[in-house]
Amino acid sequence: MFDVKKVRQDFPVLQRQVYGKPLVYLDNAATSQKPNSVIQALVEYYEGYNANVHRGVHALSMEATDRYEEARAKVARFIGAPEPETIIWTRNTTEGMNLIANAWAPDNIGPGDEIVVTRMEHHSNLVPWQKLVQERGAVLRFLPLAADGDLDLEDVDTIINPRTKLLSIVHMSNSIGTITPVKELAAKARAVGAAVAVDGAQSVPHMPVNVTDLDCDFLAFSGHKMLGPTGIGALYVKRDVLERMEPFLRGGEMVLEVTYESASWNDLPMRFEAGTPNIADSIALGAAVDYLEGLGMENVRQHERQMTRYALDAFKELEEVDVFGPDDADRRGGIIPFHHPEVHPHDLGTALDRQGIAIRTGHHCTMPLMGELGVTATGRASFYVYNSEDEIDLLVDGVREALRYFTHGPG
Ligand code: 7TS
Repeated sequence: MFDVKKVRQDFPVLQRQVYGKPLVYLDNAATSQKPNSVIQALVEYYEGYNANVHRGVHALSMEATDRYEEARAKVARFIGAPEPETIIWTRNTTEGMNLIANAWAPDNIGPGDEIVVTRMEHHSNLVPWQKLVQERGAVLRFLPLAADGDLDLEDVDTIINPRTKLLSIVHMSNSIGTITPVKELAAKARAVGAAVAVDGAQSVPHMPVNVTDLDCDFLAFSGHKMLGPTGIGALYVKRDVLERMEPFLRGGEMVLEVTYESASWNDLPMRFEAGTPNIADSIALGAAVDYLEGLGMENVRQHERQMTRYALDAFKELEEVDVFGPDDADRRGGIIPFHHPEVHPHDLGTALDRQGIAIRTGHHCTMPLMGELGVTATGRASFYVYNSEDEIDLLVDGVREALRYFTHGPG
C-alpha cells in the first residue's frame, strides 16, 4: 500500500488554501488533480522537443513521434490491450462513444436491431444511441436497477437476446458508484453475437481493467480523470473490429494516397486520427500511467475501497441523509452520492466550499438516473489516491454543520 501523505506531496494544487482553509478535493469523478510528473511532461515537450508527429525528417519531429507512440504503448499495456495499434487517441470518453456511434454502428445496426444499455448511463453513453436508433429504426433497451443500486439481472436473458447487436455499458457509475459485472454481461452479449462497448471513464482510473480479460470490443476512457491532462482520452477497439471500421473524421494523416477524386486509408491507428493530434497531452497521459503503475492499480483500488467503507459508515451518523448506491464497498467505487429531503444539494455544496471542501452537486450528467432515485440532484464526494480518512471526517462534519444551519437556522 502507498503512503497518502507522500502521494499528496506530488500534487502542487493540494498545497493551496480555499477561503483560508486547506483544500479538501473530493470532486475526482469530475476530474482529478495532476502530479508534478504530468505537469513536467507537458513543460518538457513544449520546452524541449515541440514538433508535429509522423511527418518530419528532422530530429525534433522524430523525438516527438517516438515519445508520442511510447505513450500509446503505455496506455495499451495499462489496459491489457494486445497491441498499441488498437488504441485510438480521442479527446475524452464522450468522443470515444461518439466514434463508435458514427464509425461502427451505422454499418452494424439496422431496423429492428437492439442496443442494450443500463439505466445508470452517463449521458455520453445514452444520447449518441438515442440518435442512432432513431436514424436506423433500431431499439434502445435498458438493464434495470435493483433498489440497492446494483443491476437487476432477473430478465437479462430477455433483454440481451438474438436481436441485440450492441451491449454498451458503464463499468463504474459516476453517480452511484456501482461496479457492473461487465465480464459476465459481455459473455452473454457474445453468445448472441452482439458487440460489447464499455464506458471506462470511472473504472480505468480507479481499478485494474484488462480488455483482454473483459473480452470487450470497445473501451472508452478520459485522461483527465486518471491524473492526466484534459483534452486527451483513448478508445480501445479490438483489432478485427477496427480493421472493418470506416474512418470517423477525414483529412490529413489518416490517408495513404489521395487523388482529386478519391483517397485510400492509412494503417491503424492513424486511419482514425485525422489532423494534427494532441501530442503534448498524449505524452503527459503516458506520464500519468507511469505514476499510477508506480502506485499499483490493485493498491489504488484497495485504498479507495477502504475510503468508501469508512465514508459509508461515517454517513450513517447523519440523520435523514440518504446515500445512494450499493452499501458494500466491494461492489462500488469511491463515489458517495448523498441527499437530504429538505436541503438542496447546491446549498450543501456551497456551504462545504466555504470550508475548503470541493464536491460536485447536481445531476452528474445522469438525469434519467436521478428520476429513478426520486431526486433531481445529489451532493457527491468522490475519492482518489491523495484523499485520506481525515478528509472524510472533515466532509461529514461539514455536512452535519451545514444541515444544522439549513434546517434550524443560524445559532
Ligand atoms: N462516462 C462516465 C461514467 C463519466 O463519469 C463521465 C464523466 C463520462 C462518461 C464523460 O467523460 P468526459 O471526459 O468525456 O466528460 N463524468 C463526469 C462527472 O461525473 N462529473 O463531471 C464529469
